Amino acid sequence: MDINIIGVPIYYGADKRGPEYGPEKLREKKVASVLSKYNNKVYDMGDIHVPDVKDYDKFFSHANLKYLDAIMEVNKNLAHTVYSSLMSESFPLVIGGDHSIALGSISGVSRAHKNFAVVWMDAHGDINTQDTSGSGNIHGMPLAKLMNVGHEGLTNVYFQGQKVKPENVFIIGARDLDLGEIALIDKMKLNVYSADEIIEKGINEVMQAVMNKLKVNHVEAIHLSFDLDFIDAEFVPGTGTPVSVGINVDDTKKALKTLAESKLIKSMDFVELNVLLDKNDITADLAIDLLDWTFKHM
Ligand code: 5AB
Ligand code: MN
Ligand code: MN
Ligand code: MN
Repeated sequence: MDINIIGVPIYYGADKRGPEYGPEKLREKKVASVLSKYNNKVYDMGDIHVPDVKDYDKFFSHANLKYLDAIMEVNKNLAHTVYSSLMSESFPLVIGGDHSIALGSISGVSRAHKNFAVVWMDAHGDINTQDTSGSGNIHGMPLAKLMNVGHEGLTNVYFQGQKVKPENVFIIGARDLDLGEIALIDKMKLNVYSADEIIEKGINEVMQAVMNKLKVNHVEAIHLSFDLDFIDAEFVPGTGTPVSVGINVDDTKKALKTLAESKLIKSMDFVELNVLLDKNDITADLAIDLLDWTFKHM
């Protein structure tokens, strides 16, 4: 397979420095040669340009959507890069950066596929809106925007309207949801598999349930959006919003293997590596290991 690595060195969605060094760090760790082991041709497409915005300008266009204009700009360009990759039969691997970049990647995917699923592996739901978010950080909002809920300045990334159908959204590993997010999950009847459920039933049973539902929904492709904080805080010092009582590395690998072996993953985000918080590259090395593992089974 042809893989396009697309870096997005942005921290604006997290409003905390560190994720912008993610692409550079994974290149230093030889991500391209790691992925080329499995008969893949890997193309490093470089980074999406991130405009410089000063901290004091972050509320410029909206009081509870920090860095809105820059995030829109980056995601518009990312969306078209992802779409262009898919049109040339290449697998877009989007390396963050914070999770706000899922706005662009999934908008690009949405233009290419009719009926695709988003598998969101994350301790968080990332389905806040400007009204429910307590932080104003857009990395906690992309899924709502992609389902067309919230401020139109953000729901209109790349093209107008809904990017993914709620029944095709699968949130796995959730354990830190805000009240407004829980309400939206209920309202939109999203498929949520919490960390508690994974711990109780075991990862294999939960992933089997996900696979069954994907089959019932006749999805043609999966976009995997992997937030490193899916993993228990103990194992990922280098992520900005760590949450404990999460998923261990073994179970994470089992989940990734099941998804990869379905052959349905056609695009992926790998986000929220905070290089400044990492300790001895523990999280960066784990990131490489997880990418290696996932593509090995693809
Ligand atoms: B991440 C929180 N729900 O909205 C918010 O890391 C955290 O991309 C969002 O999952 C975490 O600020 C966003 C409290
Ligand atoms: Mn996230
Ligand atoms: Mn998260
Ligand atoms: Mn985070």
